[in-house]
Formats: sequence, C-alpha cells, structure tokens
Amino acid sequence: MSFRKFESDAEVIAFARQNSPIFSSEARLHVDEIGDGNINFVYRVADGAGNSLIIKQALPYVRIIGESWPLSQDRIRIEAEALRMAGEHCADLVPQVYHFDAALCAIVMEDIGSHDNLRHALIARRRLPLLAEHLGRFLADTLFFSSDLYLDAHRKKALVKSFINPDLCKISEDLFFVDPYCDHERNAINAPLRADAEALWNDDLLKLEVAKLKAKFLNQAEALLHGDLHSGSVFANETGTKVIDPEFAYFGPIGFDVGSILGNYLLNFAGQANLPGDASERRDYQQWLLDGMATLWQTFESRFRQHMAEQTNDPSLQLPQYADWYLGQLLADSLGYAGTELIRRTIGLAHVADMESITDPAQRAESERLALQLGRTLIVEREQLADMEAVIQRVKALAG
Ligand code: SR1
Ligand code: MG
Repeated sequence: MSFRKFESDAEVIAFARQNSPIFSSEARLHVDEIGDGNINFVYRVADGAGNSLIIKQALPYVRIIGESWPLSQDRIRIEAEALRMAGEHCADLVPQVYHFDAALCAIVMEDIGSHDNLRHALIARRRLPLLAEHLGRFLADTLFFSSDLYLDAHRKKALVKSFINPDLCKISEDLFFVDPYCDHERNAINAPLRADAEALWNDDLLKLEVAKLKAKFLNQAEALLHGDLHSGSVFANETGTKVIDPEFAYFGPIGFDVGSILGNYLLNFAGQANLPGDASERRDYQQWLLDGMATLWQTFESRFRQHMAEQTNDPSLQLPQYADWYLGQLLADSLGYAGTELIRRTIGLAHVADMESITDPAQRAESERLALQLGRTLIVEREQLADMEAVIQRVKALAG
C-alpha cells in the first residue's frame, strides 16, 4: 500500500476498525479532526458509548504552512518508536500505541481525552497536584534508560542510528538557535518589543552562549530526547499526566528536554503578569509555578541519581563524585535550554498562547520583556546558578 492522505471520514473509520479491537462491528463510529498542533493531522474516532481512539497521520509537509515546507514522514515512525520506548519505563505517562502503519504514515493510539492540554490548563491557572512529580519522573526514566549510563554500547549506537531525525532537528536548530538572534523573516515580533529584540541581536555575550548550546544540540548524543517537550505536548488532569507528540525525538543533550519544559513553566509565569484575572490570584499562581519547577527538578535529580547509583553497569561511570559533577552539568544545560525556549517563543516563529492571549500589545510586551530577560539570564548565568533554589530567587528578583 502506498501513502495517501485520509480523504474522508469513512476512510479514517475503516482504518480505525481494522487496527484496533476496541469497537464492536455494529457500532456506529464518528470522526472529528482535532489537531491543533502545527505539523500533523489528528483524528478522534469514537462510538458514542465511551470507546474512542486517536489516529495521527503525518503528511509530507508542515500542516500549518502547506506543501512549500516539505517534511520527512519518517517522523511518524520515530514518534511511534519513541512512544513505545517511553512506555517501557513509564507506561502511565504516555498514550499506548495500538498500531503503527508505515505505508499510511499513521499511528493508532489510546485516546487521552480525559486529560487536558497543559498549556490551556496553565493559562486557566489550574493547580495539578501531581504534574511536576510526573514530569520529573518521565524525564529521569526516559532519559536515563536511553543513555550510555544504562545501555550496552552496541544497543545505544544502534538506537542513535535509528533515531536520526534530520528534518525535525533542522527545524529546532533554526527556530531555537538562529532566527531569534537575527532579523529573520520567520520571526514574529510584537511592535512594542522591537527595540528589545534589536538589543538582543547585538548582544554578543548572549550569542556566544547560545552558540555553545547549539553545538551541544548538534553533537551531544546523550540520550533519546522527546525533542519538543513544551506544555502543548503534555496533557494532564488532577490525577494523571500524559506526554505526547515525540516526533522531534533524537539523541541529544538531556538538558534540552528538561529545559524545554522548565522554559514553558516560565513562559506561563511571565504571561501571568498580564493575563486577565485577579492580580493576587495570578501572583499566587506564579508561586505555584515556581514550586512546581522546584519539585520537577528535585524529582528528576533524585531519581536520576538513584538510577546512576543502582543501574549504571559501566565501572568507569560509577563514581559518586561523577554523579555530582554530571547532575551539576545537567542543571546548567537545562537552564540554558530553558532560556532558549523562552526567547524563541517570544520573538521567533512559534509563539505560545500564554502570551498571545494577552490582547493589549503593550501589556503583552511587558510579559514578553520579562520572558526575554529570564531567558537571557538563564543562558548567560547558567553555570553560576548553583541549584534550583538559586534559580527561583533569581526569577523572583527579575519579576520584581
Ligand atoms: C513549524 S513547527 C514550529 C514548532 O512547532 C513544534 O511543535 C515545535 O515546537 C516547532 O518548533
Ligand atoms: Mg507537536
């Protein structure tokens, strides 16, 4: 069978029936196209009796741009394999993959509809009591168990090869590390923020540090990353968390994943300064976000350290002092990449609703200015910020 885009509901329904056992043969099924992401087509198929699943299809181009931005469909194989690998270590934190169809470039997977998009939940100032702990565990387990700290040397290199993902990496290489640091045509800059963006383009110290982070992104095959761990790639409710969409997965620096999600906590923190609603409620929620960052890092750090102590077989990597040094490096990397996420979401191509929902451009610029300042600080001071408590104090000082 060769590739073709699903052209009708009937085709999507037939594919769902063929590739999952969850519907009875008499059930009347209906389809909704639910994708609100930038890149793919996503459908929910349901029977009206409480059974449903998700079908995601990757076309040979970027959905929001069209055929002028071609994109390898190998990304959907990568996503299916990354979900399956994550499921081996934290099955409760990812959707189950029922079927992957290489010819149709489609995944059939569990519907996580009882969870809400984390970005929308954060904008609505929902408190999700288990979120930070779940994210810390997801990061520690997926990243440790795909690194040389755990894997046999041959298995690790075979995996690196199988997750070579050049098209999707190139998007991140450009959108994170190139466009925001020059007057690039892909950038989108709120008019009152123009002077701040121009100052950043002339900031050679910042650009030097971003170059170092980019070099690591290009060269450091440390672990299998999710590769796009922003708050739109997380669904959550009061009791559960699901991480979706690892189509950008590749072997890269661990700090990129940890930093991406920390950066999204801080994007919401900056947005809350000017989002609608009661000021004291918004300030309290900013504190909840900072507490969440502390819990996330503490969960990640202690679990990763425990894995290193108990599950690292290579004797050359077993020294406790090495674990101390290594986790210090991971914190610095994570802060740096959090900074690049803050900056690229503020003046680059792909903005976030945490800021865009602030309708007044001048007010939005205030939040965006804070995001740029936080981003710059995390990047240039990443080696000096000794622990997450120091980071939080620095964030509070900048927020005023
Ligand atoms: C053209 S893709 C823009 C952004 O959307 C994805 O989710 C990634 O974050 C990417 O950078
Ligand atoms: Mg995505």
